[in-house]
Amino acid sequence: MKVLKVDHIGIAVQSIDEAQKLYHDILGLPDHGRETVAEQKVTTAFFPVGDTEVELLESTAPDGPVAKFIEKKGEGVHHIAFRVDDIDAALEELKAQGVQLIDQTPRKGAGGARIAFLHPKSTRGVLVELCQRDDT
Ligand code: CMX
Repeated sequence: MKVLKVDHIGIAVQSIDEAQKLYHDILGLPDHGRETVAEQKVTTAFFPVGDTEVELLESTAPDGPVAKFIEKKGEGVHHIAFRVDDIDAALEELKAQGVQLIDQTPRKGAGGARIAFLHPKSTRGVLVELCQRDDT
């Protein structure tokens, strides 16, 4: 398994429009637009910074996972995404090493990426996402 880089850091926010005032207007990160991932009840907004990106996450429904996260913990870092060269092989390897997975097989994430989450029980409480992109 090869981890290539931190692909993005996901931050749960109440409102992307409000949060972008810091990340775009003040910090000056380029705004790469919004995308709703309907199955995950979330709208995402990507702001590239160096070789990685900040991903703001706004829930599209009160019962969505991001809304529940904010309810429990408040706004804040929601997940860290590592880009890998081969997500299928990475999941097999992690499984074989006894790492608990949330997603046994990859699903579709923002920007057409193939993504899978690892269980925070196996990652010291941090939600870790693996992601593979076409341009990897
Ligand atoms: N940080 C720490 N722990 C978290 C967590 C987070 N952000 N989100 C969930 N957990 C914990 C839960 O508390 C739960 O722990 P226990 O098993 O001890 O109770 C465990 O992880 C599993 O969570 P769940 O909600 O019971 O499991 P689900 O399979 O229903 O959902 C997940 C898991 C991570 C997919 C969902 O909570 C989630 O966050 N979905 C949104 C994903 C997202 O951000 N998508 C945006 C697009 C992706 C992208 O392209 O980046």
